[in-house]
Amino acid sequence: SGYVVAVAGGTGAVGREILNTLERRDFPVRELRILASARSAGSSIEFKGEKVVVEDLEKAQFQGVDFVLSSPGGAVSKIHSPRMAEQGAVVIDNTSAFRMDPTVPLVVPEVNPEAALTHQGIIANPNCSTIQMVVALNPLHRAAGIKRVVVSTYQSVSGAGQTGIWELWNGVKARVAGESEPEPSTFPHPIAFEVIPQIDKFDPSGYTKEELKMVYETRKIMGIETMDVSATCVRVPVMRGHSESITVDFDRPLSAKQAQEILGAAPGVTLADSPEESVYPLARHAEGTDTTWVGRIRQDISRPQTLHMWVVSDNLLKGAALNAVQIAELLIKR
Ligand code: 11C
Repeated sequence: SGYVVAVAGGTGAVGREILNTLERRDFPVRELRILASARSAGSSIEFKGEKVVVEDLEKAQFQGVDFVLSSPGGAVSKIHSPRMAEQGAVVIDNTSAFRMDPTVPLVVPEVNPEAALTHQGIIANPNCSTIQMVVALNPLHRAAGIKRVVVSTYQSVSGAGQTGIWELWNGVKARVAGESEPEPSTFPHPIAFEVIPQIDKFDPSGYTKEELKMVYETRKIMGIETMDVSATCVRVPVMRGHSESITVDFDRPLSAKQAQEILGAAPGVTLADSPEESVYPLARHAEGTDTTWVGRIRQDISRPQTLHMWVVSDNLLKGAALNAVQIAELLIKR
């Protein structure tokens, strides 16, 4: 018994976390396939103590596959996700390729699980910075109605994949050794000991694509086309875990204490909010955990219907692999 599961982009930073998450959560896998670029084909990766030989994604066929958990990059997904779905697999696509397609549900299981059931073969997994934000926003929206959200992110280098991790590591090593820094290739500037207010390319509006993802994906997941969202997305020299400073204007009054109670009981959220003891969410605590951490909840000093909070999650887990596996879990439960 169990399902035939394929992991596309299985050798990347997210792909490896998908494999770990399937194993850790004991997802009922009858047969596992791992797909990647021709370059990685033929190598092998261990899953549940057995070696699985990596197949060439471009040549692979998907008849008989129940789920493809896919994160090979947007350009590859654009071509191959529809092909996988046509061959009968349900594709949970981690890239930005289909997120805004009106026929493709965009799902965070704590927020809009029912949307997953309307799929026509492809379900999109949102951007990491969006996922952790909506996990924290949705319970507050139910309580007091959200009018406007302003967010600034502090995103770790692993959001850019394995090459982002290496670029920070090599930059730090060079600086500490007093050597000249290697030329950046993943980020627009050297990331060691730096904060870069650019993630992805700029749009003519002056926002980056990453910032616009936070606007449009949030509206689609929460089902509120009129919600005002504005984002500034920043890369920071942290290996793993995205942090966000979020300001929320509400339709109705909501105290900081009420927000703490609501978030303390919300699915997928862990409250870490004892500032007097220096307890608040940190990337180092979020790393390797499945939860979205929330703290620093406080009322705006000049606006009674506005709250501020600090939200941190592991971008490779809830921001990517875990959310994708949770979507598959939701489908097999129904
Ligand atoms: C980052 N959020 O941290 C990006 C990576 O749309 O799936 C994820 C890009 C995406 O760099």
